[in-house]
Amino acid sequence: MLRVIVLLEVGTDEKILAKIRKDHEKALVEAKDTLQKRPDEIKQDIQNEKDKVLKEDLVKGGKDDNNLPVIEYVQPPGATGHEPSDPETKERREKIKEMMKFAWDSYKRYAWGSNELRPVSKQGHSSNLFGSIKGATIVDALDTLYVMEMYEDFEMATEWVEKNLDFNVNAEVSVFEVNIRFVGGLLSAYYLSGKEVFRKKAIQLGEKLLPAFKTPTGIPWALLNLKSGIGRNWPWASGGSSILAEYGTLHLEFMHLSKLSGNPAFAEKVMNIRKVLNRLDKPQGLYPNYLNPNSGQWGQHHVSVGGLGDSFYEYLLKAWLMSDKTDEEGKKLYYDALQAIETSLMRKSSGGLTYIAEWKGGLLEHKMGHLTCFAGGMIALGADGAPEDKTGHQMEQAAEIARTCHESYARTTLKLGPEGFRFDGGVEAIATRQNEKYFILRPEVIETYMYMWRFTHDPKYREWGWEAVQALEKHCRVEGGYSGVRDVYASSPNHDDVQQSFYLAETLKYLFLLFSDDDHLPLEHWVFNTEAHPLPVIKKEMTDTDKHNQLE
Ligand code: DMJ
Repeated sequence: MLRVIVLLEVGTDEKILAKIRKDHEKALVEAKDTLQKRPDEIKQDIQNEKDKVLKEDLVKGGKDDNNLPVIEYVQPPGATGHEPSDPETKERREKIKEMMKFAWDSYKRYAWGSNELRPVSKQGHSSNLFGSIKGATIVDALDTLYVMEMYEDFEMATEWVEKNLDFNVNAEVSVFEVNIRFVGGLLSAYYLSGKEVFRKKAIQLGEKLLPAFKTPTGIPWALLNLKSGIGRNWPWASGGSSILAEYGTLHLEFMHLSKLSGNPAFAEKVMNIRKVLNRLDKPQGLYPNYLNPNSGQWGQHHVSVGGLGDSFYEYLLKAWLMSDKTDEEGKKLYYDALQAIETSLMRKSSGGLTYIAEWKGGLLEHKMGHLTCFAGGMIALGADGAPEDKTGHQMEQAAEIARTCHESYARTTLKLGPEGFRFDGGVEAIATRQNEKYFILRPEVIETYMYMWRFTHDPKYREWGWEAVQALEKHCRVEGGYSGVRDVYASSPNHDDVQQSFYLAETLKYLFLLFSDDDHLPLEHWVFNTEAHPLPVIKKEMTDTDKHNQLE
């Protein structure tokens, strides 16, 4: 009996060996084929294979009433939070929720359905960035309402979206603004709540934006008429160029649109933007703010990590993080760009403040924008993956930028940060021009405090955030909501009468998270788009080898 078993085993072994040999030969032939291909052809093959799998998976699940693939919704981890145990933190977090309630109730009361609120004159405000699309504040605030557990208001906002949010308008919109606020807001609302209406509306709007990519290079127009599909660029942009921070800030949302719709077109459009950029020479490794979509050539050689450039860099890093660290190209592009920024733009003032200057045709302008202050958070977020043992160095850089931006607040009368501040003419971190002294409820400095808190737990970041809360309450809160101020160095505030939608989407959300535990929207599972809308990390499919290794 024993002998028979042994013989059987030998037989089985031979069969297995034969199979291994056959597989091996097949793999060799495939490898030979692959080696004969150019790297871009190999990449394309991989992409085609991925698209095929995505489509097959979605088709298997069938289509729903909206002709969208049926998707089984699973809420990503950390969508909801809990109260912090420390009483002071809990109280401060509650206070921020009260601020959100006040901002939201004021909008509801005086401007419901308009894009934004005018809190002094107590009426609606319409920015032409959104054409005649309405409800920017509602869509931008949806996820903040959810995150703060203001569920009744979330329901009310959902109902408005269902009944009133309409993209069939004959109007020109900013592709970037509509993408980051509306597409981003709808996607987040979907991922947090699982409500299909948000997925449907996000995809509808994404489809409306696709004609913007009809240019000779595929670099999209800045402005698009949603009805005619005709695009153009801002008349003020150098030589008819598209703007780096605009065409470079579509990636995260468009990858999710492809995932949720089964339509690879969205992902293809944004991957093509990378291809165009990869072909171009970069002056000192830097990316100019202007690129002509017809010729595919740079416009003026102006470089900025603030306005016109900022979120392009942010999206390189976040594309890699959101891909569960599989997008190696995004990773390389980010760390290379950061190195060029460090070499050519990052400077230290004589008073010891690190800042990121702007670059105009080879000359440095020693000025930093409020917008640039997001970079502290970005650098901290990327530090962990930094190559060549640079993690510690990048964390230091991030902390120094956070300190500089805090100084820009601390050196004003109202303790709110100016739009731009300089490091020349004998000043440091101070605005010297009248048109740089305003504060419009922007989030970037608080965003950096939030990331720094998450990565260091140094209590000073919560203290700095709390200073900002007090200044907002004292100088920006008016009877009908929150307003920006025209001059942060004036002895009393002169209000600009706009409650920006990003105040609810970003400033208040980042403040709330600064005083929440780290397991609320944990950074290993969520990536914030540039308007602070959380999008889940797209987890990589485990291969058989991964599964095997995990078991081992
Ligand atoms: C927001 O719309 C976004 O954060 C964008 O990336 C830059 N500007 C505003 C907030 O300041």
